[in-house]
Formats: sequence, C-alpha cells, structure tokens
Amino acid sequence: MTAITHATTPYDGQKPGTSGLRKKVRVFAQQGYAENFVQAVFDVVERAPGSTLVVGGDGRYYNRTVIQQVIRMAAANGYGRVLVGQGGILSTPAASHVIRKYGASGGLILSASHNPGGPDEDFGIKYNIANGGPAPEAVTEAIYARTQTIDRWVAEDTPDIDLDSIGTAKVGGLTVEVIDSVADYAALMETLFDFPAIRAAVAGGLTMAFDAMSAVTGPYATEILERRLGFPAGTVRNGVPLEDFGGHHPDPNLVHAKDLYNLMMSPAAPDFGAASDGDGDRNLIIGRGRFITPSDSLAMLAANAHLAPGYAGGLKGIARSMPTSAAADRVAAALGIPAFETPTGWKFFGNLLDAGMATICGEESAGTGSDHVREKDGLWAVLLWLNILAVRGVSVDALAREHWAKFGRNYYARHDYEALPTEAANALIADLTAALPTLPGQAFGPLTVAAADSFAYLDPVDGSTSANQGLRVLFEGGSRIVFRLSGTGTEGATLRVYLERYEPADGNLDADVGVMLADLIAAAEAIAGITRHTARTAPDVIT
Ligand code: VG1
Ligand code: CO
Repeated sequence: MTAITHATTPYDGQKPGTSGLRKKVRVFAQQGYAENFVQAVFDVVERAPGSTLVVGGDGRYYNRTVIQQVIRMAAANGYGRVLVGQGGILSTPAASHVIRKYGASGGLILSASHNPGGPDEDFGIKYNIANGGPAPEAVTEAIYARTQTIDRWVAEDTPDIDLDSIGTAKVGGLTVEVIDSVADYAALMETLFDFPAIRAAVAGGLTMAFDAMSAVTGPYATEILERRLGFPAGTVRNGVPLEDFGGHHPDPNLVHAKDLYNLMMSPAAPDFGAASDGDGDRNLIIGRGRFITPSDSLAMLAANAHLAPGYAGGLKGIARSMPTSAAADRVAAALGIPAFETPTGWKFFGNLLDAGMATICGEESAGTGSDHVREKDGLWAVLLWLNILAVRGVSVDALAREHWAKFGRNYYARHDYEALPTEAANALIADLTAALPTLPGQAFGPLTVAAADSFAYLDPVDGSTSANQGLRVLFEGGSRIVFRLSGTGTEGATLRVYLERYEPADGNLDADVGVMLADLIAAAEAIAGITRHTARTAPDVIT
C-alpha cells in the first residue's frame, strides 16, 4: 500500500461557522472539496505521530463516503489509530465522550446537525479537539487559513473498509477499530443518573414518547430508554437513522417536531415527551400539556440537578449563551454560584468546563449539557429530566409552575427569518449596528431602551476575545431583544430575533407567550425595520 499525494487548489468559503463547515452535499461532492478541508485540519491541529482520531457522523447521506476517505487520509497523515462508530454512526455527544475516554488527539464529526439531509441537502464536517469539544476559534481560524493555501492532500490508496462489523482492520500503518456506537455512551449515562429510580417510576406507570426524528439518537434512545430503563417498545418513535431523515428537518422544535407536540397537547399524551436532532446534541422537552422552552429547561435542570447522582455534590457554575434567557442566572444567584454569558455556539463553553468553572451549560436553541462531555447532549437532558421527575414524583407542568413561582418567569421566543438575500440581511445588521448608540432613552410603545450594544466576549480562562456576537437591545425592567445572523445555514442568510420578557414571581406566570411578547415583537420591527429590509412580514419559524 502506498500513500498518494493528490495535487489540489483551494476552494473559497471553507470557513467553519457556528459549528463546523456546512454546505450542500453537491458542494462537498466537488473534486477534492472534503479532502481539502480534512487535510487542512490534519495540517494545523495539535497531534503527535501515532495519535488516535475519532470519526463518526449522524448517518446522513454522504457520511460513509467521507468516512472512508478520512480513514485513507488519516493513514497517510501519520495517525496511529482511528476509532469509528459502527456503520459510521456516532452522535455528537457520543463522539465527544469517545475522544475523551480513549485519549484521542481529536475527532471529525460528520454532521449538519438539524439541517435536512439527502443528495440535495446538507452535509458538514466539524473538528473536535482532545478535550472532546468543538475546536475553539483560534483553531477554526487556522484551519480556514490553511484551506486558502492548500495545494495537496495525501491518502493511502486502499479499498473501503467494512464499517458495519465491529473489529479491527489495518490500513497501511494505521489501525482502524470499528466500535459499538452506543455502548460507551450508555455506560456513561448510567454513572450520572439514578437508573434504578427511573426504572421504578416506569414500573409505577411513568410514560413517555421520544421522537428520534429518523436521526442518530434512535439506537441510543432504544438502548437506554427501552432496554435499560424499561419503557415499552414503541416509546422511541422514528428510531431508525435514515440518510435523508425521512425527508424531514431533524430539528426538534415546535415546527419540525409538530407530531410530538400535538401528541403532548392531546388527551392521549404520555407524561413526558422529548425529541433530539440530527446529530443528537439537542433536546426538546414537553410535558403533558406543557412545553418547556430550552432556556427554562436549562434553569429547571440546574435547580434540580442535585437529585441526580452525577451532580449530587452541587454545581460549580452555570453558563448560557448570550441569547439564552436569563432564567438560569436567577438559579445561579439562588445557589450562590457564578453565571457566565458566552457567545452562541458550544465551543465557547469548553474553557469554562475544562477549568471547572461551570458544570451545566445551555443554549436557547435546545442545547443543554454538562461537564460529562464537551458537547451539548440531547439524551443527557432527557435523562436528567426523567431522573428529576422520578425522584420528585411530580409532573412537568407542576415542576414548571413551582419553578416560576419561586424565580419568576422569563417569557421567551425566537423568530427566524430564513433564506434571506445575504445583502439584505447584512444591511439590516449594519443599519442597526449604526443605530445602537441612538437607542438608549428611546421609547417603543411601553418599552424604553436602557442600553444597546454589540455583544463581545472576553474568555475568562484564556483571555481571548470574540467581537460581533449579536446585537442586544435591553429595556428598562429587564426585557430584551437580540438580533443576530445564523452561522449554520447553507442558503442565503437567516436572521434570528430573540425576544425575552421577565415577569416576577408575583406577576402573571401563566399567560400566552405571544401576548406577553407582543410589545417586544412590535419594538423589534420598529427598531430593526425587518419588513423594510427583507420584505418579510412574519418569521418562518417561531421557537
Ligand atoms: C445554531 C444555534 C446555536 C447552536 C448551533 C449548532 O447556530 O443557534 O445555539 O450552537 O446552531 O447547533 P446559528 O449560528 O445557526 O444560530 V447544532 O445542533 O447545529 O450542532
Ligand atoms: Co445538533
């Protein structure tokens, strides 16, 4: 076997976004496109000769093709061992765990997460570093810089290996181990949560529905929920990963997980409903008759985490992304622990977790996780909810009401305007950025602007800074609007408008979210001129 050097020229636009490089499959399928990016990663990341690389993905179309190529390239680039999930499957949190557990120098996670899959849809590649977390900005910048000068990639000239049988193969000097995709992850969950208590609750009648959305969590949820915790067969719906996710968006929100939502609001609702996304790092939580916003879920989990064995010693701190509601901050204050506010994207939590400054982290986009891995983790959140419900013996609705009665309620919604012309979206952001200094003191209906800025983050661990992380308009009384452009889309631009209104514990805690946010929605239009810039009169998705 020989390593072959393939001459290549750079492709434009291989800049990783919020979570890796995401493009249409047809873009990735161009001659040398994926190879250029992977070679750029191998050229710049920290790794000793003979290091271990973890590879796996969410099972979407093109996953197997890229995995085979990564293996050939890893062999020619001096890796000693590749660990690959059986069938090419590793959820994002499972990959994070495998990297950590086996001391890998890093991993390639092949996923476009909640984006749709199939020959005409999306694919993605993300590099995670030795701590199991997404590469920090310094590393993604270096990878991007390398993609702009790349002139060759190297690969062993070998046939595909068998990804479906567990076992070991040799590719040149490289050892390839096909590992069980689920076993290590399921074992980790057993160390964190009170499985006997959940099993007892299930035996006592606790019911649930889990929608795997034909994506990667199917095998994980079936093993953990049905086999280990005793929920009946059929609890996991859409549990077989499909290359095109059955033609749906594997995005666990109220639009794309509508079937689950409808079930949970119907008389036939089980006690607990949950869903996860394409790569298994997001979670949707719905109790019978009660949707829990991801921001509230973070706060409620943090307030009750001590009921799970893995967190019985308490939390060191709570971190949330800037657009995530401040509900978790109130819990942190009550617990007497620090609260951190980071830019959007899990990579910003890595340093806080590594430094032991935060234990639980979350994002409004249905991402929640802890220091057990360095990614957000959909099933982890589901299991923590189950653990809490099992120990406390209350419904989701009762737990939410009790939480709000103690901490107050942060009414919250996110409005997404998708596939906008990039120039229009950029113009909106540019105009609003220019107007920020003029906003304080201005009134929009009953709301008066207290402050407005462009969010910048100073990492308290390594001192790095990240500017332009979203535009914030803060109102007197604690309400807030945040505007930012998505960094994960593959078509035009997506504008996200995050709306938050705080209602104190003695206030109106059970009102309609749309009604409570109506003044903020009007203010967002007046402040940013969304219709003027985009010709849209309503968002595409409200979550
Ligand atoms: C979105 C979310 C962000 C999340 C990211 C990756 O990014 O807003 O909170 O971390 O997706 O999630 P953006 O830039 O489109 O707003 V996933 O599940 O795609 O790995
Ligand atoms: Co995801």
